[in-house]
Amino acid sequence: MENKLGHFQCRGCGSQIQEIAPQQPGYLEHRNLINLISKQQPILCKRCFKLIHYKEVTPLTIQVNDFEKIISRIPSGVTIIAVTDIFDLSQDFFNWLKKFPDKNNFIIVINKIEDLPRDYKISAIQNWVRKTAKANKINLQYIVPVSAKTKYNIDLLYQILDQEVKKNKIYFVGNANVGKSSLINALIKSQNQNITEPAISALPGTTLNLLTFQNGDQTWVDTPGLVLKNQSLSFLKLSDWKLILPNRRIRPVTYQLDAGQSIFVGGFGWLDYLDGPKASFTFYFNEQVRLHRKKTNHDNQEFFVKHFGEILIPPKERSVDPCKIDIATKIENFSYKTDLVFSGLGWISITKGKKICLNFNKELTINRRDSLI
Ligand SMILES: Nc1nc2c(ncn2[C@@H]2O[C@H](COP(=O)(O)OP(=O)(O)OP(=O)(O)O)[C@@H](O)[C@H]2O)c(=O)[nH]1
Ligand SMILES: [Mg+2]
Repeated sequence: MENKLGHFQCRGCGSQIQEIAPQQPGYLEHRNLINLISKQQPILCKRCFKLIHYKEVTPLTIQVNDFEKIISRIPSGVTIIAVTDIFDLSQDFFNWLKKFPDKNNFIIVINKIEDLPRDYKISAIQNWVRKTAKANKINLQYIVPVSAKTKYNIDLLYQILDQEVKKNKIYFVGNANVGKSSLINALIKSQNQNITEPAISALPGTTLNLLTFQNGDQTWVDTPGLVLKNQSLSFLKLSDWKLILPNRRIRPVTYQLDAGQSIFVGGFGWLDYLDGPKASFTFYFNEQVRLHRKKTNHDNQEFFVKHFGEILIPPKERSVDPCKIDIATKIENFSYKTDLVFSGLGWISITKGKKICLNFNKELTINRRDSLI
């Protein structure tokens, strides 16, 4: 069947509307499209309609995000709002900023700031970003900590965009799930403007194409997030994601460990403390991610398989056969205070002089960053 609907765009995810393949982005039955047009309602594909009205996520069968392609569609001379969050900040963030042709036009927005643990100061995070940007030869116009959820600094960001930014095209870019669509939604709503909400969900990979919003003379463009190669954890259901995504102030948990002890981080895997004096290891995760201490032993793999989805949560249930989970093993040394960032989920803070072995699900993206404080 010929696709006659290609010139319509879904207002939720930005996909081209099509009536051919229900499992592909932008699917909408012909009669529903006609119905929406006749009622002059915003056009939403079936997936976004379910997401926006019933909070129901339909997984897609294909991986749509190709960040390099998206970047290539962003012209130079525009303003880039580089969105990140405290669970995403690492050298990697700056590595992809360096891929933009124009390195002088960035406004960095650090979202989800309301989840920052009490022992962290917002100014420390800003300093960290400033220092790391400088080391990477990236010029920043502003660093704005915000919360799309609590609306913290949303008015300030709006003012910057409205009064300071001279460009009339503004692109919101960043990794999947950092809250780009939520941010645009919060900014527009802060001005009491009525818009068709962009699609927002707990699963990475919600926005699928460039999606524009008009704000006076300015055009704001929502973009699909970079879904890190290994970010979609196949053993987690949507209900698990909702449970473990940071959604309130993180309460750190500190363990005093002797060499020869291990900590399991839910069903993600475990770390072994191999060598060093008695020391503290601090875990910054949603409290629904269960931590478990154990002696480092050759039976750790067996323990993982036996208790996956039971003591080791998430997942809430044994969604996959744990024997089939690929565990990557890596030895790391820490010569200064470092955070191990589990992209989108949380981090472990490790003081210097430690040797540890990481045994984690291969699908996880784990980055090192100099400690935020
Ligand atoms: N705690 C907290 N969660 C937030 C905040 N902003 C967004 N979220 C949540 O983060 C998740 C992702 O939000 P989206 O707006 O869909 O993120 P995105 O960057 O557009 O994601 P993609 O379209 O997949 O690239 C959702 O579960 C949001 O509810 C915030 O300020 N604080
Ligand atoms: Mg989005």
